Amino acid sequence: MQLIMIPPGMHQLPPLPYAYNALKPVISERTLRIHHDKHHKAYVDGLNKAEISLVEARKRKDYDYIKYWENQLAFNGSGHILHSILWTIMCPVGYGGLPGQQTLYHINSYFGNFNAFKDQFIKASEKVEASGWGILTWQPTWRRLEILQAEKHQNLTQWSGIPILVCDVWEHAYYLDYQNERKKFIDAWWSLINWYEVEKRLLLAINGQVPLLL
Ligand code: MN3
Repeated sequence: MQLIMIPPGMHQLPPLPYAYNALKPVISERTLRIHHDKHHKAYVDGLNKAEISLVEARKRKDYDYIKYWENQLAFNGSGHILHSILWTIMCPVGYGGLPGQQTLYHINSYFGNFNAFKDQFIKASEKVEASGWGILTWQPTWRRLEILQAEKHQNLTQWSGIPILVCDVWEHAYYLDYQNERKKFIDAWWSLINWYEVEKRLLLAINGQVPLLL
């Protein structure tokens, strides 16, 4: 299978799958137009800019602004991904049908019943601190659903990513051995990486899977 990669800086604003006035009276035409054309567009532009800037940084080997661009990647990348999902999971009132068989099966087996899921999802969304999202997510590591809150939405992830290689830089991971010299720890840690396992995880992730963890 030939994988199509989105090259850096080539993200596009997806068109709404319905008219700007299609979600009335729940969401007004004015709100939907601004939300999609202005806010979502800004995430797409910001993501493209961050990716292009990092292409340049790699060429110049200049990582002075790495924290800034990583923040922009996460903020705008998550914004683009989550809004793209949001538009597709809404439709005009009366056209959404009922929860499907798999949806109901996984909701019932983890949350107990549909109303318990609905109550928790609504409460979690209501109680997001400041700006953010309520998210029903498939947790591939445990093969089940979970309800999560995303404060803002970046801190510092791009939703739907599957971890391939991770480096723990909490102080508990190195402080006794390296004290405050995190860079020294990471340089040394690099020699510990099991690249066979990294390759295995990447192949699984390309197929939308992660190893099951109990
Ligand atoms: Mn929004």
